Amino acid sequence: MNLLRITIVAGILLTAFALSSCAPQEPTDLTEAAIIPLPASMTATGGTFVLSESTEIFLASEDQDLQKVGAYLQDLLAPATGFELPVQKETGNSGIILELDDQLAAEAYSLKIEDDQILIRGGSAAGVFYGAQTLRQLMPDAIESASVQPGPWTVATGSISDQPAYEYRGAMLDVSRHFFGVEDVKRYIDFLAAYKMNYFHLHLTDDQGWRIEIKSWPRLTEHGGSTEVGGGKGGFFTQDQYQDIVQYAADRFITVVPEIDMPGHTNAALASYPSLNCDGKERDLYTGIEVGFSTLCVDKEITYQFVDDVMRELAAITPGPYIHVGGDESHSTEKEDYLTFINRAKEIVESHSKTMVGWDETAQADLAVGSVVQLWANPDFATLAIDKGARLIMSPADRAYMDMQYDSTSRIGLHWAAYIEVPDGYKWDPAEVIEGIEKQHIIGIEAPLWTETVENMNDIEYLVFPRLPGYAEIAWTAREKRTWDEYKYRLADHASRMEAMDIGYYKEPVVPWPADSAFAE
Ligand code: TNX
Repeated sequence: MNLLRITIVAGILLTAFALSSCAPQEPTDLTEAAIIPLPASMTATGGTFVLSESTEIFLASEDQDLQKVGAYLQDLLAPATGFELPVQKETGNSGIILELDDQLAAEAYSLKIEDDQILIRGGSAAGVFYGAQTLRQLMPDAIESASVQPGPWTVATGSISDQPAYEYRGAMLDVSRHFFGVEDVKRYIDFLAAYKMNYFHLHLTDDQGWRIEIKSWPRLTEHGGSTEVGGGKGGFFTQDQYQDIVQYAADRFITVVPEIDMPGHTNAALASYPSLNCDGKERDLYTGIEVGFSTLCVDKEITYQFVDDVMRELAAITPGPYIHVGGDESHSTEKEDYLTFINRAKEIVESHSKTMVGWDETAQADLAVGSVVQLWANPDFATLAIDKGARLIMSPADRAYMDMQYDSTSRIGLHWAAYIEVPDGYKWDPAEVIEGIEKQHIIGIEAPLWTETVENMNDIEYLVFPRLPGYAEIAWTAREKRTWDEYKYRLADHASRMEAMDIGYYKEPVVPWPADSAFAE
């Protein structure tokens, strides 16, 4: 061979190598993508869309909320791709097009992916946002990375149409037992958003700490927020910080449900204002984990002045429809007093134009038709609630409590309700928990994270992942489409996605994780 021929052969080989390394590494069969929650229907057309530096995002309407989705998608895709992806306020015929479609239900979306175009249509901007979350999971796992990755950024072509089974898809964070700051809370909200959850319940007060500034009762946070379980320094949100959280959630189509737990679980308030105690004596701050020992003084008028002030200030900074008044485990409140209190609390919440939510014990009070009761422990209270015309959020503690240990060796967590391995957390349905309670009585499900044993973000990630995606799927995907035996492979496929998100998840033994998933505990 002469030199020229060697050069040509080498050139051809190099070109072939370069082409093959650019070729899509992800499957081009869209129906093989591991999407959680599982969409209602998916069809593949076998081609590939490649996101590139020159891809643009087009907004096919002037809707304000659609602009939010455009900005969100731009921010979401930028860190890993390094692409700017300009958002154009006009429609286009290539790139990513976001469109509203009034033929679709509000939260429904459709996704049509062709070689040169991705069209996301939603019944509302929220629907488009959910379509964007599905698109995110159709992209290579590296899209979750915080630093620029090589790509290629391929998406299998085909179409998806999808909509949620339940209107309330939530998770809770207890910031009272241990305090978590704004940045941690935002990361938690991002977890919810990634799985199409739309309610974030923030448990703001309990015996161990009062975490929301109330301007007319400043000692609640100054004193009542100054510690936490174990005696750490505690903390609280100013009203500005709370509003920042609410806005961050709203930008992800998530509604914040704030909870002020009453009349029990109130030691932090009773320690801050002696007048709230029947004996007028200030209580000590509490840093243990017992429950059921505290109560507001139901006979004193100042108690209702207090509740009214708190609810007025909270309602003013809470755009969502709900305020949660707790009402659980009031073991130190006489039954009659409890009913008197909840009935008045309900009136106060309504006077500030909000709908009351309460834990299942509140079903014993005079509920208004359309109020909301959150089942956690007692099925009889859930039945009572629907008899009174209320609707239910299902959070059965032995299935949905993310603070429960996986098994007896879990490094943190409680186990009073159950050990909840990942399959136990997944294999249930809200409409099958209680005899006689059906889908029409239920607005959705919520997975709470109580934080008696949870001290930092690592602890949160360990208990929340990988259970949270399963709760999201229970709330979103139709009952008949869900089986653990199929879900477990999709969940396993999310290992490298969670790793790219830097989530320290629990490596549940019965999930068929890929051999190289190294990140888990
Ligand atoms: C019960 S659930 C509680 C909480 C605890 C939780 C711990 C509920 C309404 N009350 O106060 O933090 O158990 O799992």
